[in-house]
Amino acid sequence: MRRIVIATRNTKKLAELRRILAAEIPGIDVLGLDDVEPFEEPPEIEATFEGNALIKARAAAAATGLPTLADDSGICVDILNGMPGVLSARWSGAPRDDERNNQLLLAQLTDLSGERRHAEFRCAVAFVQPDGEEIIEIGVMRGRILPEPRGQGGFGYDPLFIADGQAVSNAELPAGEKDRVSHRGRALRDIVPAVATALRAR
Ligand code: ITT
Repeated sequence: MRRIVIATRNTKKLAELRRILAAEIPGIDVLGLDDVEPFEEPPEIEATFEGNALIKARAAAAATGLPTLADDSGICVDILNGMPGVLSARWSGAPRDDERNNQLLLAQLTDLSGERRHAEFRCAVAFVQPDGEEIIEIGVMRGRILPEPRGQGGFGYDPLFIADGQAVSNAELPAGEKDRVSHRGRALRDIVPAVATALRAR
């Protein structure tokens, strides 16, 4: 059975992960957290994307007994010394709100020219198997923070980000093009061989 859990509560992130995986492993059966029995989800308290991805993947693999992928990701702005980083989802406090996060980030970069707006999206993808085997891959997408939001697609900080080599914001990129260049696409494609091997062995 080519069945796998993706341990995320973010529906737009799940859609991207599903789309990328389906292109790489045809016929794979992807379950989101809404498709499995509820379990206690531990808080994401680590200081690294890798650490938080492992927290999410270990908990879901233990609860479901199924091979599990988890993604921890965020935006790291050079002049902010890598912040928001692992705090990206809650950058402007609770309750979590993407629009408010974006406004805060823009305000923090007021008056800074393009040369001071370099940033990157980072993604750690953890693959955890019920027997305890664990693999992590990292993906990075470099670019800049725009002076104002552009586009309606994607999610989170996408309207504020233009990737190096692109003419439009992440929120204006066709889905397939975002997947090709994104932090998530890169990390996931690197972990696919291990996932495919593990699923064949089950
Ligand atoms: P799960 O933990 O349930 O997976 P989450 O949305 O809380 O969902 P993270 O903790 O990994 O996920 O936080 C990711 C943050 O980084 C969140 O604010 C996203 O909006 C942002 N982010 C990550 N990847 C992104 C992308 O491709 N485009 C735009 N924003 C992204």
